[in-house]
This record gives sequence, structure tokens and C-alpha cells, in this order.
Amino acid sequence: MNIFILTGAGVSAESGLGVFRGPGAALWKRHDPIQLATPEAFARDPALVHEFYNARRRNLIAASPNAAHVALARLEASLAQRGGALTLVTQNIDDLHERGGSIRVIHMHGELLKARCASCGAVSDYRDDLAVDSRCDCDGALRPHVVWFGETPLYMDEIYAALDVADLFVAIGTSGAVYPAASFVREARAKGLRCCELNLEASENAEEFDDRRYGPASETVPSWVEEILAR
Ligand code: BJW
Ligand code: ZN
Repeated sequence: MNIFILTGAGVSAESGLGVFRGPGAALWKRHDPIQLATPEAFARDPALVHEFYNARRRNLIAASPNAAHVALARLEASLAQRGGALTLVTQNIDDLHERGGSIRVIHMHGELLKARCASCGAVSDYRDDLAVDSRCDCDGALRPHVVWFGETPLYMDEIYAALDVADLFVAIGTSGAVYPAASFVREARAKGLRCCELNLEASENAEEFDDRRYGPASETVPSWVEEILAR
């Protein structure tokens, strides 16, 4: 069985990382995170945008994966043993899937623990605070390696190729408000895939899913994984 999973901020909510939308959304009290996640905001006030991501980077380093991350890692290993495969695509910029044991994670919106040079494009591991004067070896300015509104998400060819060969599409902890990720379910349906949503509450595109399960990811994901592996 080939399973395609798309995760969003809800899968990391119980690890103490904030969500953008939905109950308890309070990613950053002082400013609307959605207003900061744009190239225009970074051009206008890079220090403020760095401050937002520096605070989230510190929070991430102190956080731990939860039962949902661990269950998805178990699913990846068990499917591989049975000759199947899991494609795990995340909109999250945290590394909690990896720390939960997942081997292959596709970060379509980038990674918080990496920095990118705005001049040469080089991407490097980065765990410290970034500042306006942080520089690449080429002297270009460093920015967080994340995908802001209006920028092209990463690994799109790989993602669409994986959707082509999947048997089941599952969305976990995502509001369905941000494209192109929000359109994956429609594309999966068009290919005849069964689609399942695991979320705290109905997402914006809930009606596109055949199977909907609502509750905290730390409970719904492990029980759904057990069910899949018992088949
Ligand atoms: C729980 C839970 C618990 C809580 N258990 N669940 C008009 C129409 C259509 C599209 C557009 C349009 N105008 C502009 C666009 C395009 C735009 C877009 O989608 N805008 C919308 C606002 C309409 N998209 C883009 O610009 C993208 N690029 C693009 O389209 O390029 C063109 C292109 C397309 C295709 C191929 C090639 C090129 C880029 C989008 C970049 C998004 N960036 C951000 C910031 C990244 C860095 C960062 O983290 O700061 O990504 S925005 C933010 O939203 C972040 C997230 O990854 C993303 C999605 O959020 P997510 O993960 O769904 O989280 P939430 O908070 O929304 O939802 C959490 C859910 O969990 C909720 O439902 C809760 O209930 C639930 N939950 N606790 C389970 N314990
Ligand atoms: Zn550079």
C-alpha cells in the first residue's frame, strides 16, 4: 500500500508549537504571523521578521515530538517492511517528524533550522538567531529557509509524482486554507483515491474527504495508524 500523508501545524500543536488558524491560534501575540510570512514584510522590516522566526526557532529547539509524530514514523517503517511506502509531505517548518523517527520527510514550506542566502541561494543548517547583518560566505544576506506567500513551494514535482502512485490520501492537522497544499485532496480525488482527514475540527475543505476523524492528533493519529496496520 502506498500512502500519501500531508501534515500541517495541528500535528505539532500538542508539542507546544503554535497553529496559524483554528482554536487556540496564537502563534505570536504581538503581530499577525500571516502578515509576517511574506517577502514584502521581510523587505520592509527584516529585523521584525527575524525576531518572529528566532522566537519560533528557540521554541522548536526546546520542543519534543508527540505521539502523532511517533505513530507516523512507525507507519513508515511498517509499510516499508510490507513492501509498501509512505510519502510524508509536511507544510511544517519544524523537524519534529524527523525527531519522532520519520526517515523521509518532504518539507514543502522549508525548514526553520536552515538559513538561505538571498544572493547565491545556498542553504545551510542554522540553529542560532538570525540578524539583519547575518552573512553567507559570499557576503549575501541570510534569511530563514521558509516559503512565504507568493513564493514557490519546494519539491512540487516530487509531490505530484507521489500523488500519482498513491492508494490513499490523508491530511492531518491542516486547515485547508493555504494553496497549493489545500488542493492536493482535490487532485487525489480526481485520481480516484480514498481521502481521509484527521483534524481537531472540520477543515475548510472537509467535504472533499470520504473519512473524517476529529480530535487531538496525539489520539487520532496513533489509533488510525493501528487500524491501517491491522488490515
Ligand atoms: C489540530 C490540533 C491538534 C489544532 N490536533 N489538529 C487566492 C486563492 C487561492 C490561492 C491563493 C489566492 N491568493 C494567493 C494564493 C496563493 C497562496 C495562498 O494559498 N493564499 C491563501 C491565504 C489563499 N499560496 C502561496 O502563495 C503559496 N505559493 C504558491 O501558491 O505559489 C504558486 C505555485 C503553486 C503551485 C506550484 C508552483 C507554484 C506559498 C504558501 C506559503 C505558506 N507559508 C506559510 C508560512 C511558512 C513559514 C512559517 O511557518 O512561518 O506556511 S503560511 C502558514 O500556513 C504556513 C503553513 O505551512 C501554512 C498552512 O497552515 P496549516 O499547516 O494548515 O496550519 P493552520 O494553522 O492553518 O491549521 C491548523 C489546523 O490544525 C487547524 O484546522 C486546527 O483546527 C488543527 N489543530 N490543534 C489536530 N491538537
Ligand atoms: Zn551566498
